[in-house]
Amino acid sequence: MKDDISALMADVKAKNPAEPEFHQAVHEVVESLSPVLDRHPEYRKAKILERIIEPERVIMFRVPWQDDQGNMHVNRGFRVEMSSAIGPYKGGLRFHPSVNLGILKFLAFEQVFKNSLTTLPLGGGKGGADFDPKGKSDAEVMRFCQAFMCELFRHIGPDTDVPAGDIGVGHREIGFMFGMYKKLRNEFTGVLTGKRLTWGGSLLRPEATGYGTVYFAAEMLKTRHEELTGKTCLVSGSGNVAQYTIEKLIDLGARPVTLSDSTGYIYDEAGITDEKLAFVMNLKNVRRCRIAEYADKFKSAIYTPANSKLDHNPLWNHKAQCAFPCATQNEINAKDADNLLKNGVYVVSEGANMPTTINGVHRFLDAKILYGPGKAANAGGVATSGLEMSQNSVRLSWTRDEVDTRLHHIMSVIHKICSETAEQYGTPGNYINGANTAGFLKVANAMMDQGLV
Ligand code: NDP
Ligand code: 2IT
Repeated sequence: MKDDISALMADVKAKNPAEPEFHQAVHEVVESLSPVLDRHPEYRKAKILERIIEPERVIMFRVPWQDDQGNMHVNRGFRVEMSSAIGPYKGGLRFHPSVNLGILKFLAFEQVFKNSLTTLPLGGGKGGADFDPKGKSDAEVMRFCQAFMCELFRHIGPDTDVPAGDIGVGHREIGFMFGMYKKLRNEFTGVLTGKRLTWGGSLLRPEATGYGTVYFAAEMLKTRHEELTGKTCLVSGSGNVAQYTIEKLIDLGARPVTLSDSTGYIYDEAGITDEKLAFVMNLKNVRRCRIAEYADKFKSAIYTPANSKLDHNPLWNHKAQCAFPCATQNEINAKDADNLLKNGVYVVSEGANMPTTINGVHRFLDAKILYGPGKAANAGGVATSGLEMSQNSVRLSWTRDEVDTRLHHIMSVIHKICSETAEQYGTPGNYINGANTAGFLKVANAMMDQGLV
């Protein structure tokens, strides 16, 4: 089987050159699947794995727009429609200068397995553009979003493909894109999720990814008869996922002590409180400024600027019990993983997508800590997007309590599926094997049922 994996990976690399993040995501999944393919030779015969790796469709397009000074710009837009085996394509849009086809293919690939785990009928997709919203005026962001949707609208729809937010795409961007979609189609439908409450959004969608990541950590701790109360927690990022991870940690009596952005991180030994979090939300969501300001405002905090010359990220080198990477891919390498373990961390719940390198993941698995991979731990966001779609379909809004109960239930079911599947396939406690295997089985069976399409 090792030979099979090597041959498959060689093929993936040859067919998809210069897409290292996509290779990494595929590698991480196929590493888990040997026992599944051994038990199910029919999947191998039907080339299920080879088909899942190949997107059903990739759309790539020009996005021309004009800045406030009248200068013209051209960005590249994408939508990767990876799998519609169990539902319409579903996944976020990322606006960030690092966006390219390989990054979106990795994200779309992860999304297929994640969405399968949510228990909801959601296929997998991802999209975005190499546009940088930072430093742009609202008018510039609006013109970009409108130009982006002027092409994307022909490829999406509430029963076809339902995008949402991701890095650089929040309420503001979803609003501008929704407005243009509605104008072009002359239809008010739930074509995007992450909408504002008054025009079709769901209560708790903004909070869902962060809350879900914390619920997943709590479920993992429960297996050791422990809880989050009193635990010191390292959190990276300071955007949507990080903010609500911190909110829920505070709510449950834990002590979050770090936050970061691409320019550096803060360590606040006194702990981040509700009042400090409110400052961060205003800083990041309204004023759109840098995290360094936190340390100017709160004297208990130390700010450390990012240093790309280091072989590790010092944020992960503080005493703690739990870590919640909530910024971006590959933010924890093997050295960072060693530092976390050395500092006493034994719970890692990934709010971001693929934040840990393959070697870092192996460190966590070898140490047998409670390691919740992103495709399971951060699935609360897309699950609540699924709940937003349900509410749009029945033209009703559920209460906050109702959505939170469903979110909580979904996260505990995902935890149960991952842990039971890991056990059934001979690797108890290995949530990554459990998530990959359970996510794969549902999609693979649907593909078998639906024939060669
Ligand atoms: P936001 O844009 O709201 O925040 C992103 C945060 O991460 C910012 O603090 C940003 O800093 C930091 N960041 C982004 N890129 C880098 C980088 N290359 N290096 C260092 N820091 C970086 O995005 P979200 O919070 O929505 O997303 C965070 C992660 O969570 C992503 O991996 C995303 O895919 C994942 N995710 C998001 C979901 C959602 O519902 N939003 C659902 C599931 C997963 P700066 O502002 O300086 O760029
Ligand atoms: O990575 C993710 O799961 C998201 N960015 C959320 C996707 C969604 O459709 O809500």
